[in-house]
Amino acid sequence: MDLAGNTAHGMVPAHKPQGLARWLYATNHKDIGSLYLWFAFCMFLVGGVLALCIRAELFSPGLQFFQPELFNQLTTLHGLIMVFGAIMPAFTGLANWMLPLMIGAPDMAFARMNNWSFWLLPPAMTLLLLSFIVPGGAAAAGWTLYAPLSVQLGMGMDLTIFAIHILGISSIMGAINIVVTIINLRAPGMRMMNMPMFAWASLITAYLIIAVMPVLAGAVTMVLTDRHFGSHFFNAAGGGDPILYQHVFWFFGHPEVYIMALPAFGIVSQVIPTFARKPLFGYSSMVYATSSIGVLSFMVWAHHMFVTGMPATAQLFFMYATMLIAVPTGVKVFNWIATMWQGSMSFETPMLFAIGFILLFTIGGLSGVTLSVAAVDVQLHGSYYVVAHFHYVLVAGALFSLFSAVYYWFPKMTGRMYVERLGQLHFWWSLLWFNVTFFPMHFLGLAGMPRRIPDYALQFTDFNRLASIGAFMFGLGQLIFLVNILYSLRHGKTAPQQPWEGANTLEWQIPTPAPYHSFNPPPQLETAENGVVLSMREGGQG
Ligand code: HEM
Ligand SMILES: [Cu+2]
Repeated sequence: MDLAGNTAHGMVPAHKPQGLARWLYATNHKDIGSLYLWFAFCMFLVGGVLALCIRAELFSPGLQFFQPELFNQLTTLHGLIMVFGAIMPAFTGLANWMLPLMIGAPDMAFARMNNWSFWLLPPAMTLLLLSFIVPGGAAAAGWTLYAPLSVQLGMGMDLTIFAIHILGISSIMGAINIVVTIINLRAPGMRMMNMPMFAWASLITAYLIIAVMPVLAGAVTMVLTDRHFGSHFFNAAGGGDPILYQHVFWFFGHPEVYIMALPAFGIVSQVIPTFARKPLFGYSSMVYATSSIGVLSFMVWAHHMFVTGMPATAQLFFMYATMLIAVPTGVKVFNWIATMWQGSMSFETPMLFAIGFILLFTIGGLSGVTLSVAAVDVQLHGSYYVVAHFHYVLVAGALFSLFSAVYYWFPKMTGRMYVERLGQLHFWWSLLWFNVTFFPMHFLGLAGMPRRIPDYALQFTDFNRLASIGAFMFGLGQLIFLVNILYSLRHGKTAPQQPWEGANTLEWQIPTPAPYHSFNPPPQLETAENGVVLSMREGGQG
């Protein structure tokens, strides 16, 4: 069975481009996936350094290192870089690497467009970082770029707007590629309702991206025309309304948080069954839950705006709609736990990160439900409670799931095993210091400490010190990951085709490391739910 090699079928060029050209002109989904993942990791380090600057300043009350203007630039760029430079590209990179392998496609549908989706990212991020050195500095309006502040800032804001335009184009192209690949390029026998949950999650996420990135582009373009071309969308003096900006931004912004959460759900839904050695519990309910989260995510945006003077009926609507999302999310958490129930579990690093994800994401979900209560949000809005909440869903959610995925698929990608002991250390270290960093922020918020502030009242000192120590230790721990990856790439043990006993999806049916070209022509499959492969023959009708 030559499902991988396939060079006999003259259609696929056997040669593998070398050197710089391989990366610059990359059209191979695995190469592009690697580019995305490395890029995202670099941005994670850059965003992380900015976070550590923030935490260094907040180690003590008073101003130590940064003037307030610069401090605000640091929080803004930290947020923008983590969201658009680290988390989103990392998920796109994984989708690029794994989707074709999981559904039996020879590559992504639009290989050349794929090249562009990636190569737009470095210039966009360069613009964003360059904004630190232009007159007036980087954007300092928070990652939400609220008007009227964003209308007034210096030219750093223009660079930010341009960067967001480019990032938006990149994400939309990447998303179109994912949708078309999944709809059109599944190998025969890979039915939609048998697809791996990671494919479902990527598909729904891609629809969200296509729907809302243009909305963000619209919001920042209105800011741009207000700044330079005499419009007054958000300027009250000219008849505009700053609240309009918030509506448009959050119509993008809330689905955006699911863009960073749904792929995580998909990853965990692959990892948990593998290490519990049981099929995913409630597969179809997982598909419907993910879809309904996708739909509901468009109907809750004004829960970010409870204090803007909405009518009580609107507050009630957005409050109940938000709470409704807890239902499908609860279904998912229930299914993951039911999958583990009576499974014969083992706790390799990917499984640890997946379980850590479930635990901590649930904590973030619960603080989210408390924030959805309008009367509570009036108190907690703009406080450190919110910072605690969204880091539980973003760091322990998105980031932990990404670590889980990288450890899980590392053998398939590279042909080598990572060092298990270092992986375990990375997990426990991250788990501990993550909580030391972010749990005290709940208390700070409840006690009234506002976010995006370089200085604070004396009574907040202790918890801030704890959070700062935690953050530096957490940051240090990520070097364990880097060392593990760099070491294992060269010196890791050779990985077998099937490093995980319980893994039974399509990507584990081909050689390790995954050959440069695979599934051309596509195999004829017989599948079960969640992408489980029952049988595979060569030469299905693509
Ligand atoms: C892992 C270590 C991290 C640490 C120590 C950290 C720390 C911080 C701190 C101290 C703030 C400023 C809070 C404020 O003053 O309002 C902040 C804001 C933020 N962080 Fe993180 N963060 C980390 C990772 C991440 C990740 C992975 C994301 C992923 C998306 C993220 C997203 C954000 C966002 C969106 C903001 C809001 C920025 C704004 O106020 O405009 N952070 N973070
Ligand atoms: Cu929201």
